[in-house]
Amino acid sequence: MKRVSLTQYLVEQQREHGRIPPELRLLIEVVARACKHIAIAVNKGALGDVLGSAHSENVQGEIQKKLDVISNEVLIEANEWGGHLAAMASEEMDSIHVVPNRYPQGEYMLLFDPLDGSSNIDVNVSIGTIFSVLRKIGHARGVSEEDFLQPGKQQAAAGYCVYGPQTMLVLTVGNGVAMFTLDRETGSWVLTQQDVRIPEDTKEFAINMSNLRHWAPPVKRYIDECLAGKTGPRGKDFNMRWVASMVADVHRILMRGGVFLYPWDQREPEKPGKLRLMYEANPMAFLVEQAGGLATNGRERILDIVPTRLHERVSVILGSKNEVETATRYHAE
Ligand code: P6P
Repeated sequence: MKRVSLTQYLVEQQREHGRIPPELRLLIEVVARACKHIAIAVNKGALGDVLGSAHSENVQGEIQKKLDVISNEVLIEANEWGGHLAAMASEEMDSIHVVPNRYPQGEYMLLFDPLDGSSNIDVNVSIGTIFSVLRKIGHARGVSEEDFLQPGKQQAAAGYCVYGPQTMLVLTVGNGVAMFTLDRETGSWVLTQQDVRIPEDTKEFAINMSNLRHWAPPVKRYIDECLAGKTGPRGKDFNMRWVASMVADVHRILMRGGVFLYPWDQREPEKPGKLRLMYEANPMAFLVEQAGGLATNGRERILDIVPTRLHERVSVILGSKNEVETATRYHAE
């Protein structure tokens, strides 16, 4: 197959579909380049001074790993001078990072979880960078946190980079999902799959089973039926996967189907879920829907949720259409 680079793919998308104005193309290429730098740091492991704790806490109250901080800095430094962004938001920063006055401001806003799956960094299990792109509404100069509080259906683009056996960039601009594999010899992102489709049915579910006793009844019912297998109400046996890196679990689902659940549980009843809406659930929901899957919080489409806070959390059920519909229906019954 003729090798198509990320740049060529983006230029052709703009030429054929007019979906990627030059500033958005620049943004995506800058993020892709930043992910290459993060991949290099991640792959150093113990040979670089990148493992272990940074001995600091983030807004989530989580101890930051050195690579969390490094990845966040790489994305900030790569994106603030280009003139394509008004501001950025990150899981690792309490408030938004407005592009400094010494640089021109653009119309886009970039949100990211710079390194998701941090509990896996030190044990060499796949981790990833998740990003979401919103447009600033209105052209008044200046940008505030309120400008970010848009429902996920308004995303201009979304994607992730998974640092696994291959380093892959997975992207949507609203015209399907494309996947690029990093060619380390040339340092370029090569198109290796496009028009990704998630099978509507699956026999594979992903959930952290250790929380079983804390789940609400609809989740217990759905998982019990999967576990009952061929002789149970579902009439088929299920398999289970749980990487504890959302990027890795979602990548598997985009590649071969499956259903991923991180539901509300009674451990912290005041929190709607563990995962963050703006820079984890929304970008993943956009990708999954663009690939023919579904993503709900058990009650409504994740992309319809109107955010009230930058770091708000949400329950997530996403993946193969028919399974997400079943699990969501159980919440309504
Ligand atoms: P648990 C990683 O910390 C993360 O945010 C997601 O990537 C992942 O799906 C989830 O949390 C894992 O959570 O409770 O199973 O460790």
